[in-house]
Amino acid sequence: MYERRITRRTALRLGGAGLATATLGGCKAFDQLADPANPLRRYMERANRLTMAAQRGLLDRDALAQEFQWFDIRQPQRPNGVTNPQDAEYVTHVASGFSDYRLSVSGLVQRPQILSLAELQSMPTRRQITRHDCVEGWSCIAQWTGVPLSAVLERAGLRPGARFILLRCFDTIERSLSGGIKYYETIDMVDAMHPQTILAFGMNGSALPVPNGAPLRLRVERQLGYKMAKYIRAIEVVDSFAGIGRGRGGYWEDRGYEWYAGI
Ligand SMILES: Nc1nc2c(c(=O)[nH]1)N[C@H]1C(S)=C(S)[C@@H](COP(=O)(O)O)O[C@H]1N2
Ligand SMILES: [Mo]
Repeated sequence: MYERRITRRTALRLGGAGLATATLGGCKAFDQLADPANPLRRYMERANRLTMAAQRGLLDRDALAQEFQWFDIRQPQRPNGVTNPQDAEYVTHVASGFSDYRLSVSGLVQRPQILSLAELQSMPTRRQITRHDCVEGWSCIAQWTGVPLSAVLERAGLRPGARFILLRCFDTIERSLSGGIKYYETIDMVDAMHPQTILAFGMNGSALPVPNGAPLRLRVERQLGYKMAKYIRAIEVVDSFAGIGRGRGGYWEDRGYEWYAGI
């Protein structure tokens, strides 16, 4: 896989370089193209830049986030946002140690799933020590243990049209006159299939604690903290998030944050 990526990257780099050389060569050959104000030249340069930007974007999103060592963990993961949901359903789950918790996976899937924590834990497990960057300007390194989201999606089987993964959370983050607003997030398939994107049930060698999102939270290591939904209640595979919340793809996105919070 790694080999293949390097090969593809190298091929694209070479392709890009080849194109740039050809354009330069062309500029020398055709006088009118040497004029920076020439619309054809401007068009060709822009097309070239766009192609390279698109390639770079795709390649960068495949890359792995940096992973660290145990001794890099210098402080506990700082709890942020909602840290102790008071929603009735959640409080009941805490009281029973999440024994009745079930993750539902539905939407554009062939085989909808209802998974207990034990079932999730019996699936392939991934452990990674990564840095969490919050948009507020702080970072924490922690070890996360969980099941790759890709494995859960493979088990459910995607149906045609599947474009985004919607994570619905237990916690009410805001109370308004029209009722409570629950935290939610969406990611696309590139991030969903990324090897470091996991549904984490463990942190720093123990069960994921309530302040950090028990029993299950998302880790999507190439993006900022607000994308990493805690207290996951359900996963839905959707073709659009236009009809959810205010339509921007997440609680904070609905309030002005970027949908793609790449770091
Ligand atoms: N359900 C839910 N998920 C959430 C939040 C939240 O308030 N509710 N806060 C987000 C923000 S802004 C950050 S920085 C991280 C914090 O994760 P932590 O508490 O483990 O540090 O969770 C994210 N996921
Ligand atoms: Mo955050």
